[in-house]
Amino acid sequence: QVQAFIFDLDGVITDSAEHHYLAWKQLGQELHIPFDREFNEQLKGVSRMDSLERILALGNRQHDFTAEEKEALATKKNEHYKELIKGITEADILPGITELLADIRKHGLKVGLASASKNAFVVIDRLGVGEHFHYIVDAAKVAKGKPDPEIFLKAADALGVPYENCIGVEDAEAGIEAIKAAGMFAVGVGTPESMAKADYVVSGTSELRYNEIIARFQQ
Ligand code: B16
Ligand code: MG
Repeated sequence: QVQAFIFDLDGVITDSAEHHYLAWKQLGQELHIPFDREFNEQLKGVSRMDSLERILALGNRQHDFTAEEKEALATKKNEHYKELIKGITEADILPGITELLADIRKHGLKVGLASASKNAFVVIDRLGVGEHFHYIVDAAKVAKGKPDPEIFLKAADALGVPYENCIGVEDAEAGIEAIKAAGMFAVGVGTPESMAKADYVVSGTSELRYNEIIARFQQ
């Protein structure tokens, strides 16, 4: 019996995954560590500092910086990211999401947000979708990032719903792993390769249909 949906934000509710990519890519270029979209898949859903570590490791430069310098690099990326998301409006809600949220509400289910982003509250506010969420996890209060299930467990606990009655929706490999580790049903938005561990995969948010997702859950 489905009782709740728990959503990822970046790449599911809005395309801010693209803004994260552009901001990291620029920092990578400045550090002479170029990378492409394929490598970027590994950064999706991963916290700011862990993302930086992965980029530095890619360039074999993880030992070139002090902890303080790494903080400064992460802050630089975040300042760029904040610039990029300044222009976000309701028009940036991804296709199908508004309809899905409306259908979930119509059926009286709970809705949570499990984003690894410390900018999640700002983005949700700009999109004007805050009223749809019964609970938004504060990423700053999560000890272990995705693929650890902590953030999804926290959301379900706050909603008062058993884990096996939750559906998680994600666009990141690390996110799908987190949902599965939490004992939930995983809906993946992306390619069959990157979403291999999901229980149900769609190629884009416009394919997210309430009835179809529930039917898959019940199979
Ligand atoms: P911030 P999600 C994640 O958000 C992003 O996918 C990931 O790219 C980003 O590094 C992470 O949030 C932290 O974001 O630097 O804003 O705190 O996909 O879990 O909604
Ligand atoms: Mg995401």
